[in-house]
Amino acid sequence: ALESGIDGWLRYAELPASLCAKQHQYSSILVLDEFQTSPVYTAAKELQDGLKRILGQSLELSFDITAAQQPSIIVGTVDAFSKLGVDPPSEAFKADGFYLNTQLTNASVHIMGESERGALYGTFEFLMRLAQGNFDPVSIVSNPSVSIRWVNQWDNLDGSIERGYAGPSIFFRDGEVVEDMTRIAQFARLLSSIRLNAVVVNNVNANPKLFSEKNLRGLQRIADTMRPWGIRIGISLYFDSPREFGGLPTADPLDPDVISWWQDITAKVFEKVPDLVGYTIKANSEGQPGPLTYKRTLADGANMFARALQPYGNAIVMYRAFVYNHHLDESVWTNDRANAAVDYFKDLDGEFEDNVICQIKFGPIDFQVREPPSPLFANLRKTKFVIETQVAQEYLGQQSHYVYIAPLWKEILDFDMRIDGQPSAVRDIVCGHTNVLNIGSDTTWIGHHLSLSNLYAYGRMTWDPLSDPVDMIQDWSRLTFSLDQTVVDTITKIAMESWPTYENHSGNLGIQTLCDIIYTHYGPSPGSQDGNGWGQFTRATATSIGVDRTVATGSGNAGQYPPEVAAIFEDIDKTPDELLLWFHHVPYTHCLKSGKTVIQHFYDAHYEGAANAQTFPKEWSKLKGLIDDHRFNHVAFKLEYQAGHALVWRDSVNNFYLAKCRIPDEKNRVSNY
Ligand code: GCW
Repeated sequence: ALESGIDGWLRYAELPASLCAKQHQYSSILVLDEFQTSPVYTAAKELQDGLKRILGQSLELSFDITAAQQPSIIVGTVDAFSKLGVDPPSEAFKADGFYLNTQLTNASVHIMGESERGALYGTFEFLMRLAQGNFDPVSIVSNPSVSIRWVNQWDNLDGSIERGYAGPSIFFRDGEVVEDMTRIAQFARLLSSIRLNAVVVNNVNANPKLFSEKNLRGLQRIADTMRPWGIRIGISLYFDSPREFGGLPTADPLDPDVISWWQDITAKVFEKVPDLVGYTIKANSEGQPGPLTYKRTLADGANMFARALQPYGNAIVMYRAFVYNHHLDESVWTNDRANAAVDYFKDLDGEFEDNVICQIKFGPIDFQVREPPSPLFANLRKTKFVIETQVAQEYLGQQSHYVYIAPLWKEILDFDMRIDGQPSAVRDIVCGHTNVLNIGSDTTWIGHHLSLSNLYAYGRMTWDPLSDPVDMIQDWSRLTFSLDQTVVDTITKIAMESWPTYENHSGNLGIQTLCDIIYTHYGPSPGSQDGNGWGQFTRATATSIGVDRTVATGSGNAGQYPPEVAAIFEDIDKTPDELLLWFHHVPYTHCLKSGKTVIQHFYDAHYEGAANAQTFPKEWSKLKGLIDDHRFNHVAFKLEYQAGHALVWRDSVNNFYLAKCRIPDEKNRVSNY
């Protein structure tokens, strides 16, 4: 089981005896809660299991505070601790924060949660330290940066997963919720250990059959399975459900029958899942119906759901800003999909109910290998919003490649939007995070053992967006594979080189990923970007390339950013090379800040990226014998494939542009004649 991947970074591999020797022997685990469905109880069981596996210590759970033996590990909420006479930490506690104290004179350990969930998070913190052989005494309070720390699954009821690369759904099969909840509990455990607190279980392209009696009972079982791990569930809705499922003639959000239909459905859902976290809505996007279909505003649509949810505590509507015209006319120079989110949402700012949160993809288009942050982050001043990222490597090699995405996310989160000329890093203006995860029933969860590092990093960054990508990959490597320094260093090297490598051999200078746009979003297909309505244009001609997004001569997208940022993107001399072609249309012979021409940069970057991908299997081969053969072989195979596919990428893209512009490679490597 240690090798299957199911436990991810929670393997709790036995520590070498030399390390264990430094560790105390505890007498018991004192649990300040006896309800077996409480996250505190889950935490205690996890402690029992973890200590057995990591340290070989078998401890009893004790519920009797009067008989507590010393030294013990005590886990509970701040309120429960106060009954023992233990004070809360002096530092302020935020919702779901925790206080871990291993510096007590009687050698006990206190794991105190602000909430039950916090107690669970503190427990995982303690166990993950031990699992890394870290016995340093600590007394720390840790609080989340935000309360919305979600993931999205794009699971269909038939068990398929849209953009899923790891086998069928763990939630649904043949139109119904699965019977066996084993994987769902294991999934909840993983999410909880990185302090995520909700999962939206079905695809945003939602099927209204989710509301059948049987499926509502199924949702109840899912929620009951995940709740002890502190995970709430949410669901995605299909806007036209009242018509398609309810037999009404319309789904107009202002129609009284439609309103009461949704109220009834909401009541039924909450009867089964009283702590539902809310509804995710994709409407008027990619051919989907929505309020605009009924000549209502997007706010009218969002507010209808929001009002239906208001009687149920803190449930929210996640309204996706991914609204755009996918039949865009490319012949119009100023037509620009990147403008869509601001065009649709800016004027609605202030029109939304309080429990509506706008869900905004990190960039203006769609999870590309390089994008600037979405300008909508700076245009909603009265509406709360979350940033949407994607662990599923839809445009990043779909887990046939390994790309460690934390450095990309960090660039976006650190980007200073300069709203009103004030510091406004994206990480500070979002009210939460959600991530398109798309795990499946594969034992690797995600399709590639290394790619699970992205989920781990995502969780840590939602809690603390200043988390360092290198620290995270090192911790993850130790927890997932081994404490051996060669293992940690090798994985860290591959991980930290993986994004630049992929960018080099795919799309450079902000031209987007250049993969197939029409259907698969996989593999090189620079020609597929243009000549269709999807709006992921490169506007490549025989002499020039890039999208003119300036206000002066282009789509005006640069002007959607606050003035200080707009001034950078508007000016070709100030725009950083890596975003040059995102904002400007230039001749292939345009000279970059690096001194190279655009076309020579393409050629060179593709050779560099492909060459670097060749080093990954070689690096990995150092781990033979240092980790288990099962996972060694799985990853070795994947990295070998990645190296080969990088060559395909290199030659496809380079040949494509050589054929287009006929400017030879200075180093004479590229030839298609
Ligand atoms: O990136 C695109 C995907 C679609 C997806 C859409 C979205 C679920 O290609 O498959 O639909 O994004 O985010 O809604």
